[in-house]
Amino acid sequence: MRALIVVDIQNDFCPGGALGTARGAGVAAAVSAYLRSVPAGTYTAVVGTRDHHIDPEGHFAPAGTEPDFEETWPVHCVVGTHGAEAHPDLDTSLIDAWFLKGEYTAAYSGFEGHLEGSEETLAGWLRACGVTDVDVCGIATDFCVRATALDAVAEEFGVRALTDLCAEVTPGPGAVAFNQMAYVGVELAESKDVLAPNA
Ligand code: VGL
Repeated sequence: MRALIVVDIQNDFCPGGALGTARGAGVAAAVSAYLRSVPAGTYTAVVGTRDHHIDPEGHFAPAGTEPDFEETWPVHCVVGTHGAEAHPDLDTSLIDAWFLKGEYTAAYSGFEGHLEGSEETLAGWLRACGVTDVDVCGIATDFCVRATALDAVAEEFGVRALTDLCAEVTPGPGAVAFNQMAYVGVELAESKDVLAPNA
């Protein structure tokens, strides 16, 4: 049984946000369209992750310094702000459960998160649902999507990345990230391969 993990489709990672990716809003709409047209039964569960920062230590560049966009970042996805909310083009009625991460530390992978309002981990929750395989999509290809896909492999799920439903922080590193995922066994697929598998 397969789940879809929709990573961090939040306002701050979309155009106009603190850490906006060029394609973020497009990906939000494309994920919603994909979920509306995917054959019934494709996914046992659809999970969303959200960056959920309160005081994530050195993850934010200290005031007055420039972020390096590798380990330090502009302030983003602070709990209670507009930037932390799911992008409006992501139809949140299609998400069965939210996993939040990064309250007091950097947390790129959804597997570092916990079920909203609970301590339950993503891996435990998926296994309890009988999930053996996951598809991963969302933002950002080169950070949170990659980290989530790599952790899913480490947790021994079968993993596919839906490449057209991902947005990268930097165009070059997006492609590098997909290569890194493929290297550890992530299958690279496009949403159309799932929608029309024999086309
Ligand atoms: C992300 C950089 C910093 C992401 C989160 O969602 O990919 N990237 N925090």
